[in-house]
Amino acid sequence: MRIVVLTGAGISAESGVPTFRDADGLWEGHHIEDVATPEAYLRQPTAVQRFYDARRAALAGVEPNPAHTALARLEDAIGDDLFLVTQNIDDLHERGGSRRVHHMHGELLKALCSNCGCRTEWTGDLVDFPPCPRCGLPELRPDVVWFGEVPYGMDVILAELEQAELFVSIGTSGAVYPAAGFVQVARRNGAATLELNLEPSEGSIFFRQARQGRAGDLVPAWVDEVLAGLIA
Ligand code: BJW
Ligand code: ZN
Repeated sequence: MRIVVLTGAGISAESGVPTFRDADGLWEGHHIEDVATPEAYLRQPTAVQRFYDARRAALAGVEPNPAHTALARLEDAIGDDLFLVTQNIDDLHERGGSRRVHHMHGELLKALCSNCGCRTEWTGDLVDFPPCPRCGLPELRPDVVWFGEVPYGMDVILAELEQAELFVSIGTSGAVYPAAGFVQVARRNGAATLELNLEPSEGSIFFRQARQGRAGDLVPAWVDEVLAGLIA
């Protein structure tokens, strides 16, 4: 069975990574347009770099949780029949053991050069505008997708959604497109659909089944069900 799994901030919440739109979320103290748009970066580059530098540094203090490791277990069992696409910019899927992860909104541990377009592994700060390792200009920004920018690899994602027999959405509010529309693409192509989230998301009604609870409980239980079906 070909399965597409979409994850959002909720899957990393139990690891201690703040979500965006929950009461204690990341944007509680920030206006979205002050940090997550190209215009904000042009207006206040230093403040935006500091915001992402702090989140990059915080990654060192968090660990994957049972939801991340359960998805790695699923990949071990079904290999390329699983396509894991995440909106998250943390590296917790990889550290949980997943080998193929499609980061549609980019990665905190990479920098993108606004001048030459190269994408570089980056673990340090960017606030001092270090030179790009390729072109030498001080034009490195976080390699993340802001509002108004096109998410990475949409062609690959849409092709996977068209072939999916099951689409599962985990820990996302369904407030941000195009990810919020994936359930409808999958449905149109005949896939079964399942939502695993703390509460019904904005798009819950589009799913055939929606289960509410913590990702750390729901995801391992669902993976066990899939694997039991494979063995039976
Ligand atoms: C738990 C839990 C636990 C908590 N267990 N669950 C008008 C209408 C429609 C669309 C648009 C529109 N105007 C503009 C647009 C497009 C725009 C958009 O969607 N805007 C909306 C505000 C309406 N989108 C874009 O601009 C995108 N680009 C685009 O559309 O390009 C055009 C194009 C597309 C395709 C092909 C060709 C062209 C780009 C969007 C970029 C989003 N970037 C961000 C920031 C990334 C960098 C960073 O991290 O700072 O991505 S925004 C932010 O939201 C981040 C996230 O990935 C994204 C989604 O958030 P997520 O993951 O859902 O988190 P939350 O906090 O919202 O939800 C967490 C959920 O978990 C909650 O439901 C909790 O209940 C749950 N939860 N604990 C289980 N323990
Ligand atoms: Zn460059």
